[in-house]
Amino acid sequence: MNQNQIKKSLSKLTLGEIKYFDSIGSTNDEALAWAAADAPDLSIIIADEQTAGRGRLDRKWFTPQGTALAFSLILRPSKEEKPHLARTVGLAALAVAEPLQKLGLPAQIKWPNDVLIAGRKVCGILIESVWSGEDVDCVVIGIGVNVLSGSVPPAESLLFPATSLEEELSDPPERLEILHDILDALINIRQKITSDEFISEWENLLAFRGQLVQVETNSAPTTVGSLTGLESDGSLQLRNEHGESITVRFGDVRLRPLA
Ligand code: BT5
Repeated sequence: MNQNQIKKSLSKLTLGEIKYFDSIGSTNDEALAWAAADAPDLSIIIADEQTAGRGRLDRKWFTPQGTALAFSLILRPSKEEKPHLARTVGLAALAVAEPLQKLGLPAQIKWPNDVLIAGRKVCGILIESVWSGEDVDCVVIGIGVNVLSGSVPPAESLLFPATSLEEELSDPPERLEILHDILDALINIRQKITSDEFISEWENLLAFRGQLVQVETNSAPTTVGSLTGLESDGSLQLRNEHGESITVRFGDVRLRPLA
């Protein structure tokens, strides 16, 4: 992977600027700094290796050299998009899940920020924002996809099982092909981010729908309920054993099936 190959493979997409690194701490850190400066909408930072890849709450994201797709995309939301910024994680998750489904994989979204194949995590998403006073100026979407099996961390270090495209498909596509398809999907889905249709598409790809799940956060007691769907802002809806509807808002939420 190098800058020229990336530019060539993405040449048909309407993007901002592209910066490639053989090795970087975290593409999100670089993207946040660039977003706070002058990065145009849909600019991308991509790296072959991350030495300090991050998940939520500074958890580590494993990105060994030559094995994974790790990139950050900068969005400068329009006036129409700004009231719907909470939907950005859904935009990213749909943009990863849809191309994987086209490859014949049963990709689903583990709300809020993971993409699973047959119940195992193949992709993690980290959304961060650059503020200007009270207003969000830019959103950085960090996406890590496990492509080759060497990108999957040792099982004993994981809270949730993981997989890679290589483990799911005998002959996985090249990383740049996957990057192209994710960005192409994201550009298309972004056009309907303000619509109700966007929420139904997101809902249709949710993992564990209709199943009993457990939701843990650091700030509230564990909630158990049947996963029923999404609110219009992308919050999760559960139904508890008394038939009451419960809304789970974004944050450091850990969701897992109970069965
Ligand atoms: C995430 O956090 O899943 C968000 C990961 C976002 C990574 C991208 S890569 C490009 C951009 N630059 C960055 O620095 N980050 C973004 P969270 O839900 O908190 O999950 C983190 C947990 O996933 C870790 O604590 C591990 O248990 C597990 N994990 C780490 N690396 C993994 C991998 N390659 N595949 C599957 N699980 C992994």
